[in-house]
Amino acid sequence: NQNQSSEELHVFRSKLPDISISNNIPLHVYLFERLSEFEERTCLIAGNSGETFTFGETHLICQKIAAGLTKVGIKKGDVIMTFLQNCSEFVFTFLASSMIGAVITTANPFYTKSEAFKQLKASNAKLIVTQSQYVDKFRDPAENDPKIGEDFSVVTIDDPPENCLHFSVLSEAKAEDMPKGVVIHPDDPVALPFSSGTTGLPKGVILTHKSLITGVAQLVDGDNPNFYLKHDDVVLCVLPLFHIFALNSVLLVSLRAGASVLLMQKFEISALLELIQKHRVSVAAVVPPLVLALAKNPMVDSFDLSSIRLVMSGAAPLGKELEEALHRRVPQAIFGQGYGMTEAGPVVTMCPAFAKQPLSTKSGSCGSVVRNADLKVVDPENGGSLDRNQPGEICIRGSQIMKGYLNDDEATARTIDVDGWLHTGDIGYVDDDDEIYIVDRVKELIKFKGFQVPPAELESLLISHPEIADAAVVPQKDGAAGEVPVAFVVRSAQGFDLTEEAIKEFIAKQVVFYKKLHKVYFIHAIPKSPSGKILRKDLRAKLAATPQ
Ligand code: 4UV
Repeated sequence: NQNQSSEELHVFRSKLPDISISNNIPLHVYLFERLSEFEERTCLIAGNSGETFTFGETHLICQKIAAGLTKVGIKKGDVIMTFLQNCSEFVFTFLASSMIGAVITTANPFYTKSEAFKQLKASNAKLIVTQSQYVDKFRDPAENDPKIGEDFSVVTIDDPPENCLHFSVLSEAKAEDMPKGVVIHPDDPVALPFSSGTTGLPKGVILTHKSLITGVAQLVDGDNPNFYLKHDDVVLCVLPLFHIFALNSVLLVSLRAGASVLLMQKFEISALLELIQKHRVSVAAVVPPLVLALAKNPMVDSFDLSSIRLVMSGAAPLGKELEEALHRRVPQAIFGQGYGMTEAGPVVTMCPAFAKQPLSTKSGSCGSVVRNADLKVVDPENGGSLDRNQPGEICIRGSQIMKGYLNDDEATARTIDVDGWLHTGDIGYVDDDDEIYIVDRVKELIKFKGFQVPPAELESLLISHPEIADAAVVPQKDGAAGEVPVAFVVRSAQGFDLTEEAIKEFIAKQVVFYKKLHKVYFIHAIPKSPSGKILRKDLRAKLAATPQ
């Protein structure tokens, strides 16, 4: 706001000084900048097979795959979809794609066919890298849907089914055949994760080479890194790499810092505990439901977790009691939170107790704003910036934030204002010690165990049902998942005998497990503003007043 005097604009900065960031080079060049130093060190450990790759091997495999991608016709600017659980092939594909200036869109392999096709179409991916068990989700397209072999190719990391190629087609290419002379600009896209942001359906989030380098550097670069990783650290990667948290704050930061990444395909408590003990995991990135499992499960006591020196939780609020319960089981570790958002590139705030020269932090805080960035808290009523201890919408500004949403200028303009501030849709405040607390969310988004559940997506499915006249989906608090989606439904005239069970089943068939409806409340009309916007606050209040 031009009229706001500088006295009135409250901008918060990191407690750590700014650093110089080399964000004018391609992401893979930045990540492998110290390759000669790290060459022999372990880069990746595949948890299930025990196979390991050094940094040197990883780099060479990526170069071969870069040549292989070119051989199968992928060019600069093309989009490749990873439809994979955590595995080394995910890492190789991501980095190889960066090497040829292509873009990775990461999708959840548990997506249903319709969810998978939506992202495939929206991203216009030319190649999908997946596992054979998921290929059927991309078969039998509808009339206007893209087709395997005609519009896109499929590569599987295991035995390829009909019409698909094996990953060796990529990995057995010759590194010398890597395309020469691909010019990558700092503002070129490198990753395209999907997020619903503050409102509406999932959208492609354009993250450029510059944004991801900045996001990584803000955590691990400089003399006193905010998130200090040592060369002998083993960083646990059990959170899915298709989500920005693990992608940025587990994988990319470890590559840059020369630490090892232990890849786990999925969360399973006994396997997890065994791997932590066996590989002496020292850094664990977790989400609150994982903290819950570790805090409560009696098996934990039979394993040696003494190697863990740092536990970072993010993606959803972490309760104080829960944090303390786990801390009692791993008393030697430093606990703290990171707060991020896909669009924010991704970290907004990080616990400064993770720094090389650690600063103390309070339990419940999400740390302070990352370096080389501005944070402000705005009054949702009038947009003015607020001083300390006053809750408002958190806004962040810096080179790390997304370039914008793919093919959606309107949603981009709604999220990033003319002064470059990204509006997070989260309500929080900054205390007297520059620590940030997230207290509420003004955006529609529901978070089930840290996974995104966009209400608009479920609402559009609900109203496609012939016996539903109108619907709204809101979050309901839940002990295990944090939040679960519940629906308010207005039955149509012919839908008088439509049951809650039938509606739940109708949705469950079409969505991944965490988007399933947990409850349906029948209602006569959905409360709306004069402009037709669902009054979600009223529905949330109604829920809070309804006995469960
Ligand atoms: O877009 P998204 O799914 O993105 C994330 C990203 C989280 C992080 C956390 C730490 C990191 O180091 C990192 O790289 C990425 O979750 O969802 C964004 C929304 O999730 C909520 C908040 O509503 C965001 O707008 N959220 C994320 N982290 C926290 C959180 C947190 N620590 N506490 C409360 N809510």
